[in-house]
Amino acid sequence: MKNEWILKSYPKEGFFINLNLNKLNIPYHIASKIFWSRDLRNQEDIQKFMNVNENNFYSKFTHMNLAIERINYALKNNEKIGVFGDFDVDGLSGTALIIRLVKNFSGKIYPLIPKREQDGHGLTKKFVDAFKDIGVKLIITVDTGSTSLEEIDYANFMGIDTIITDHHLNDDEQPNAYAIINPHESSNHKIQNDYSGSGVAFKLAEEFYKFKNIEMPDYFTSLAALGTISDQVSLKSENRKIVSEGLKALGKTNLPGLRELFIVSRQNNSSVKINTEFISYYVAPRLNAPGRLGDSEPSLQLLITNDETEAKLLANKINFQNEQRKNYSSKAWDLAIPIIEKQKHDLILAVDLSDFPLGILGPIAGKICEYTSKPAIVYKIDSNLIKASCRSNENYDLFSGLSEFSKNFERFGGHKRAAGFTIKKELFDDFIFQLKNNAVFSKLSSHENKKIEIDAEIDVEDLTPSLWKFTDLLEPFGVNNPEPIFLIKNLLPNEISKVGKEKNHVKINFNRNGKKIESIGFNLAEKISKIEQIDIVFTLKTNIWREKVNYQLNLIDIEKSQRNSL
Ligand SMILES: [Mn+2]
Repeated sequence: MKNEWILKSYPKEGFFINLNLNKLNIPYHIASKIFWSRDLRNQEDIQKFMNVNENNFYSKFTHMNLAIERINYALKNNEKIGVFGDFDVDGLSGTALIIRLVKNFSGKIYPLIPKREQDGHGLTKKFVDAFKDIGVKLIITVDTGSTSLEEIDYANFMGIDTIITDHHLNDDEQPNAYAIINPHESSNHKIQNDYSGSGVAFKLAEEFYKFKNIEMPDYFTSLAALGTISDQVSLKSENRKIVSEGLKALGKTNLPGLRELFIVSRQNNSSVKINTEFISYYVAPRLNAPGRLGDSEPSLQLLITNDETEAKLLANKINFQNEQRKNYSSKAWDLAIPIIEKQKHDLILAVDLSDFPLGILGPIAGKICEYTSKPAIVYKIDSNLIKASCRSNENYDLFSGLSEFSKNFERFGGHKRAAGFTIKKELFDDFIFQLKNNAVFSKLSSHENKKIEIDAEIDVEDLTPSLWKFTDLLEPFGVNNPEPIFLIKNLLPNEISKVGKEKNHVKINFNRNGKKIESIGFNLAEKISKIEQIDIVFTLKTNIWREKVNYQLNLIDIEKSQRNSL
């Protein structure tokens, strides 16, 4: 299938700012387009973006002082503190951050993390009781808690105070907690940054260290960066700073757990750079694997251990569980394909994968959605209930589609592109039938071409080392700050070779002023068969191997040129 190439909007005519790019040696037209497409449209914004580490962002949470004083009181009076986090990377990183904070000030800390399949998300009375049994006097929630109104009333009733640190929305009534640290809480409307859960926990730690007048160790930023990257929040504003500083700290981390996890995640390639891509595709899936299979405990332990031997054991265990997770996923995928095939005329797909761990279903739904361009519901039957994980494309608002049935659900939550629900088995068939029917009447169209948004069309002559250096300055990449994508038209390769076990990748070399430029296209081998003029869409890769820098193009798409004359 042909992808649709879309050039992002270009700066308006007359747009000119002094980019002071002389040092960088970057053509003005390229830099201005890249900044423009990131909504950076004046000198000040660009300056702030480029020198993010020097910025101070507005981040005053209204309940921060309350929270700090309550924690300080607990520490002074030797109270036991409980921490309750979510089981994904964001929740675990934030929980580890709070554990390390309390331990660093010689406090007693007791973590509890729910299990996905048994407990689901969020604080329940069962956990409040467990904290009560331990003798906990203060609960700090991480990446959760904003909707736990009843549970927090229950904790109050049991004589336990709660500090909520969270980034989930709750437009309705607020819980009766001792303090709520949440950027979406209405009194915090001046806060512009889209914190992750671990980012919010980080702000609490940061303020606590300020209050104590002690310098905060580097690894707090590392942990906040892990969660901020994994939760895919916007990497603008203060998140850009957290991730930029956190990645630097991660690169030289002295936390044994993270060091060992990086070793196994690098898979023998010691030159792998620690950046957002490495964290998103290699580190986060591993940290998530134990939780997906049932119990995230090894991952939390890895983040809080200071013992080298334990760290090594845990990293290997997590890596092994990640292999198991992959194994389940490929079996689940094989099973899903014929089911998808049977429903090829439907606009929404529903796939039963009852024999798999609940944590596998979400990623499989995502894969089905990507493969078919249709919203997918993947579910499992659990005695008289059906538990489902769903993913959608950009055309269908899954959350509102499902919301019409909210009275039928036992549990329900999510957003436009991802959601989950639990429903009684006897209601399921009817519900799916109606949901699929509704889709027919909505504007839901399927099989749209994949869209690739391009930052700038450039010439081969523009491919100078300066361009690579410039794009490196735009890191860290992520949501709202994607890697710049370039287009070059009418390019004549001088060498093509198909590589990989199945010869599905392609290496294309061409010349720039007599110098060889290398490019690699993963899974693009079928897009080119002979030397002819092509248009390419790509990002820039800087590989460092044995201290030698190698600049390469990472091809995203290839098409035969329209104009084929030389
Ligand atoms: Mn989160």
